[in-house]
Amino acid sequence: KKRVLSGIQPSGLMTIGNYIGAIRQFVDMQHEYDSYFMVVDMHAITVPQDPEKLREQTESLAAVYLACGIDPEKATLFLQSQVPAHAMLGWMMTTLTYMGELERMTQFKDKSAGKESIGTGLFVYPSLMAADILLYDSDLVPVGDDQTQHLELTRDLANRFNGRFGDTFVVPEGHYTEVGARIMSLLDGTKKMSKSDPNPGAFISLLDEPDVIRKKFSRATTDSGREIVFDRANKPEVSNLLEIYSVFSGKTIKELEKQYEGQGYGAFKKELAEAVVEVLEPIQTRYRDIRASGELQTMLKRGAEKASAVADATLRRAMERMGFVLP
Ligand code: AQP
Repeated sequence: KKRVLSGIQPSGLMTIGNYIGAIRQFVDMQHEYDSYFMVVDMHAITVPQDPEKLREQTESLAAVYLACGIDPEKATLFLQSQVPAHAMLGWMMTTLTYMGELERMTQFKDKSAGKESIGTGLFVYPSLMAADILLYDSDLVPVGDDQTQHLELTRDLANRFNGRFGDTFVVPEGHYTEVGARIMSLLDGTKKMSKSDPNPGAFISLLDEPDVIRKKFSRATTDSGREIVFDRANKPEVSNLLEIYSVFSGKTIKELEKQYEGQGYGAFKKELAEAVVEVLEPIQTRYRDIRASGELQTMLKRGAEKASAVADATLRRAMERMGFVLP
């Protein structure tokens, strides 16, 4: 069986961007692949986090994974920080990464822009991400297309390590969705939807109440036209809403264009909101049940044990190749 690995940061509540670009694929892939999914809490601390909030968001994200359909009997779900091999291999990968490679990363440029003090963790984040992936000999990494550059670096580092120290790591491939690999902010069609956006109107969280979802869509930016057609260059906002609608309704974009021919934005946005609410309501009910069950901690501990067994073996192999004296 091929192996799949991916992660999401607990840097806020999961958005429909993360759902469409990432978790929706995880849920499908767990049936076919040996799957490892994690909450990457060590990545979240590359920007300042309040400890209590981080803890809550980490548990909440793990519960959201389950509520969306990740089955702990099928996939291994765990917290990155509970598998210390990530930190060790992360450091080893950092020593193989060139400054120039990290300086080119657009995510670093975006997240550091205009900030006075920038932690070095934000800069070396892609080296840790490479370690996350390589530890599991992952064949496929399902991600949104904002991660293309990081994944390319992971492949370069795997090849670099293999070239220098002998065949050690599997060189992974990215796995992207056809529709919705990059969902944009509801308020700015040129900006990616992000869970850490300071304006909550820019994103729909998976845990937003139905009325909040309706309000956010009704306030979403559109354009001064009235045609509901997919045209990313000239109508980025409407195109983004069409992508979201397509994923949540199961209809193709063509079908939706036809359905809304000659209609204005008002009805379109209203019905889009209902399609999203319909999918998210049952997820929210399951989420509340999981949080109330008190079983999350035990399940995550079991996940970390399973993940450690794989990660520790890879780490040992890599340490040995690199010249460490093993106990
Ligand atoms: N807008 C998006 N559209 C499609 N996919 C997306 N992803 C993120 N945003 C979108 C995918 O979700 C996965 C988890 O992302 P992450 O939490 O590791 O970090 P991120 O890419 O930086 O996501 P956010 O929501 O923007 O988080 P913050 O605000 O903390 O930076 C990844 O597979 C990502 O591609």
